[in-house]
Amino acid sequence: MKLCVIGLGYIGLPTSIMFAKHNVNVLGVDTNPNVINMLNSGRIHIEEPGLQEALIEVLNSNKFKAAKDPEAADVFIVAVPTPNKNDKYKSCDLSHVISAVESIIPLLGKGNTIIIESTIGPRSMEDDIKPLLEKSGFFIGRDIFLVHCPERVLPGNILNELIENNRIVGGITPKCTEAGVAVYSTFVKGEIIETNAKTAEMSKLMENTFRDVNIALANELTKICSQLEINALEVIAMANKHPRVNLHIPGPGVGGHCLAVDPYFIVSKSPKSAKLINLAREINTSMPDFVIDGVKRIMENCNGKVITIFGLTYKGNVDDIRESPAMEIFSTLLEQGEYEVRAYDPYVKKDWVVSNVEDAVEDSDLILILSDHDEFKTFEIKDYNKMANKQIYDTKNIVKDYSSDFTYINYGNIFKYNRLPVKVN
Ligand code: SAJ
Repeated sequence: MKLCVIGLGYIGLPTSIMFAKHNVNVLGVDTNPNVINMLNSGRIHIEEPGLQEALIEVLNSNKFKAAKDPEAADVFIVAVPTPNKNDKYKSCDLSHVISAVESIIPLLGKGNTIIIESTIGPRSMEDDIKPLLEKSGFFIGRDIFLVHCPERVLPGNILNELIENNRIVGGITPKCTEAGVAVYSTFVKGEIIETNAKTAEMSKLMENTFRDVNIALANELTKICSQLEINALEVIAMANKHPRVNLHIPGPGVGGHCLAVDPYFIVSKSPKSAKLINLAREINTSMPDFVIDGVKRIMENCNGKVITIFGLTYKGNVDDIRESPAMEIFSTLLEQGEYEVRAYDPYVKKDWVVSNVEDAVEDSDLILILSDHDEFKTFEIKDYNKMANKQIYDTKNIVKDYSSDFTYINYGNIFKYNRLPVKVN
């Protein structure tokens, strides 16, 4: 089998390498010449455990190569970005998917399978991609096979999850589904679930929407408890003792390229019905303001001037700052100019991020934790003795160990700062 993968990013590259490891001849295509050069010379351009070694392996076995233009193949996989459009409901921008499909149309032959892995709005396969191919004279389900197979892997564990996770394969026709199943059977050990394209699209979107809506509920609870002076974290722990309750974890907002993006694809297709989904997005995007409001009350209480942010990434133990609420909080505090704001994140290598923890906290009045990196769980006393005020506001509730001279604030006790101007402590 010859496979051509369009898009060599977080999903396309590991997918290409995984097929190549399983004896498939893979041509990986990307518009970025730097990516192509790096990969062909044996260096990966994204961070992912095990991927570097796997690239060397498939280059040595001549099963993988990267190029600018696609070539004829038996199977084409499209794994290009689908950002939100800048319109009223932030609908799905299909332009990269459409140009990827257009680029392979001249290469298509009878019996070819085209798989879209990019996350797309519901009905995009039927309403947008299928007509594009039909216009070029192909009869879908007979001449060529068109499938949506959404990816479901978690960054940091992609190579393992590609093999072990269940896989949804949704064809335009049953024959298309059959063709898709044959492709993924190459290496998938999880269950391969057969369905149609629109069900596959919607189930992928609902997986992330489920999490977004549940996180919104936890975030809303936090706001309510803060107003009513109740410990929100204790409420969550208590309620979760019920065998059928699983309240999620509140935080500074929801980031990343999935949960903060995908729900809008549903809302924009059905804005009148998707009320709860839309509201959940609103609640989650309001969390940076809630955090900033708390920070201001803490700083007022101690007449503080310097804030040190711990963690800029959208979640813990990754280097990804896409759609990160931490970045939003950082830039808003900077713009407002009321305080000196420093950022410390061992995963983010930028010149505006302080690389040394002691420098980051020197003369600081507050450590504001916004990402749950393992490094932040314990506080070594020696690193912090130059702080002006030893205070931590932990929006992720992750700090487990700190010395007794610290004032520790989280979503369970932030309400104590509601009653200003009376000073807390
Ligand atoms: N978060 C909370 N509270 C929680 C859980 C998460 O505030 O209880 C926040 C995180 O801090 C982060 C955001 O939500 O800002 C998203 O993090 P995540 O770990 O839930 O998800 P992603 O975006 O890294 O990956 C998700 C995964 N989907 C699900 O778990 C349903 C992954 O399996 C998908 O492959 C990925 O989206 C995707 O590509 O769609």
